[in-house]
Amino acid sequence: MFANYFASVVYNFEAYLPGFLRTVVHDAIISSRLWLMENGILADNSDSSSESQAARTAREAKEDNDRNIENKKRDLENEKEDLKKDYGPADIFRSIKGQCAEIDAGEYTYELCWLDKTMQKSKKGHGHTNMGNFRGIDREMVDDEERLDGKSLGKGERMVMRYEDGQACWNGPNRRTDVWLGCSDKEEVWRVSEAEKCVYKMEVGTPAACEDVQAGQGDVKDEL
Ligand code: MAN
Repeated sequence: MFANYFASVVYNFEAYLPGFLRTVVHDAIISSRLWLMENGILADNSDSSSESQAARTAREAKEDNDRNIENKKRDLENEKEDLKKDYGPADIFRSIKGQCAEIDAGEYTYELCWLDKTMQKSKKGHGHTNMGNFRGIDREMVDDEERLDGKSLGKGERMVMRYEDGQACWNGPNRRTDVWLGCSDKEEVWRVSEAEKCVYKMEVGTPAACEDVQAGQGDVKDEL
């Protein structure tokens, strides 16, 4: 602090000297400044590696901004991708995307993660097997018996969620799952079957399928 003050006073003083003396005094000042810097008494401001506080703050603010812009661009890309996905009629499945429901079935627990994947989880510690990744929603006719417990797809056109390209089956194709949706007041995996090796069928009750039924999509159960 003192050293800087001293230097500025001497520089101003230099301006009042006659030409020849000015050169002598100037050289003397330069060498004493160098000496002060070398001995750590005066800060060396000419050093390009030591950035000023203001420059550092500005640089960090800019880097922060650049990062934010990159994040926003990535979010936008994800949103655009998301818009291309099939979330069912009136986007009814958008809100439950990623949520999972399970059913206990003998050797395995089967898991359905909405618009994500289906899994077969070994209870004997043999790991998890991917039974397919969500690809889209189709509609198919069904003609099932009514059940006393109400856990039936009934008769009519139903939504079928296709989960494909799961883990490869030994000596066979990649596993896949058709998830058939029936109307139910609560979300529940009713049953899982494997009629053909590594081709699974899940029957699932969900209120989301009732909205579809109410929209008049051929539900005979309601008409009876
Ligand atoms: C495992 C399970 C079965 C499947 C066989 C095929 O045991 O994933 O569901 O049928 O592998 O080898």
